[in-house]
Amino acid sequence: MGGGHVKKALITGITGQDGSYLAEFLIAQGYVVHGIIRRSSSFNTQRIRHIYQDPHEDRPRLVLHYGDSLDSESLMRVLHKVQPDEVYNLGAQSHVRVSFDLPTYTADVVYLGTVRLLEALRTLDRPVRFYQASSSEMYGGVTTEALDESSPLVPRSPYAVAKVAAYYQTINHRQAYAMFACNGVLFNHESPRRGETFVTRKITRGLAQIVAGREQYLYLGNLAARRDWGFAGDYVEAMWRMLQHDVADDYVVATGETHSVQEFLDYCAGLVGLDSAACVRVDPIYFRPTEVDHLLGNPAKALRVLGWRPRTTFRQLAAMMLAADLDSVGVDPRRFEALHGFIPDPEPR
Ligand code: NAP
Ligand code: G4F
Repeated sequence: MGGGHVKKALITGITGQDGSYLAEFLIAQGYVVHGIIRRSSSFNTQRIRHIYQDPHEDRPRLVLHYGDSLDSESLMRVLHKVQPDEVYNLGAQSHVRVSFDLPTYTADVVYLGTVRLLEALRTLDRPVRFYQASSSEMYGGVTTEALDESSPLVPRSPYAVAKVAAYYQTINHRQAYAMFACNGVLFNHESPRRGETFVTRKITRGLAQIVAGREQYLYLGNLAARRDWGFAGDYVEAMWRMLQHDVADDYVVATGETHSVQEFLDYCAGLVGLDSAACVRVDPIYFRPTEVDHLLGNPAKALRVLGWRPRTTFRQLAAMMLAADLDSVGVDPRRFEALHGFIPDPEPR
């Protein structure tokens, strides 16, 4: 970073999986990171506590502000106070199944929350680079072909409909006001910090509990669904690279491989010597009114233009998550030979 200017980034959704990895990444690049957090009746900062509490810091590298994507005034106030160089809009009701129960709320946070933020950005007297967390869910999973930036959007959940609207609003602000605004169309990405109700984490956590003798069964929904799963720690770098490029544009971020939920389950169960057929029960409560059956991304543009590529394989991701969940229920992952290379760091989960 030239000229002695310390860049400031503002992240909505900083307390989430991606927000925590992005904050770490940006701080390592020399940024001061500001994050918007919601008021909660209990702590919601577990994933970023380790950054906040670093005793060696000589200047604040992480500053938190109360705000909410539902509340324009709070967004306006924080933006004017922080005067950021870059804004990453990660805040969302991000659970697809839940969006069928909360369609209006999901649209409000995911779509109108993005409009509120984009409009608030226009009131600043400085150029700001904007990243929108768009999603492979927007494609609807209606084809087995690899999806890229020109593939049709066929949203099949209230969450996906809201993300499509936010995606187009981001493009409209880019075109109408010459804003530097990018969509990262990210395929599923996971980590030991993934929310416990998303399927990969539900599987690694559930198997860990079975190994620890705390549970007998793991209850899941559609095991046939296929996803292109990558590691969140790799994907936040792609977000940053988009905002460092000369031209604002939209990019698919994916691994280029697809696996079924059943494959993820069987691979993880095998790592700890369990038979998935014996410990998993299918519960239709987890089925969705409309399912996204198949997702496979083509990240060629991100590789060509941004020089970004995923570093973590499907198997490394599964092993990393399983080792972390075993550790958190008091089971030493070294009990299992295949997990020897994946001993977790003492980091938040
Ligand atoms: P996540 O773990 O669910 O985190 C969501 C974040 O949004 C949390 O910090 C949450 O705060 C915050 N949030 C929720 N409602 C809010 C509101 N009304 N105002 C402000 N903040 C609010 O999600 P993630 O996996 O990190 O994903 C980050 C973003 O990428 C989301 O927009 C998601 O839709 C999108 N995305 C994710 C994936 C993926 O596979 N992970 C793929 C494509 C796109 P609390 O902690 O207080 O709940
Ligand atoms: O892990 P999931 O809940 O992720 P989903 O629906 O693909 O959404 C995630 O990825 C999107 C990117 O494409 C993000 F935009 C979104 O915010 C979120 O991060 O479900 C994956 C698949 C689905 O087909 C689901 O039906 O797993 C299937 N599944 C099977 N049993 C289950 C379960 N999903 C959940 N959550 N829980 C189950 O028990």
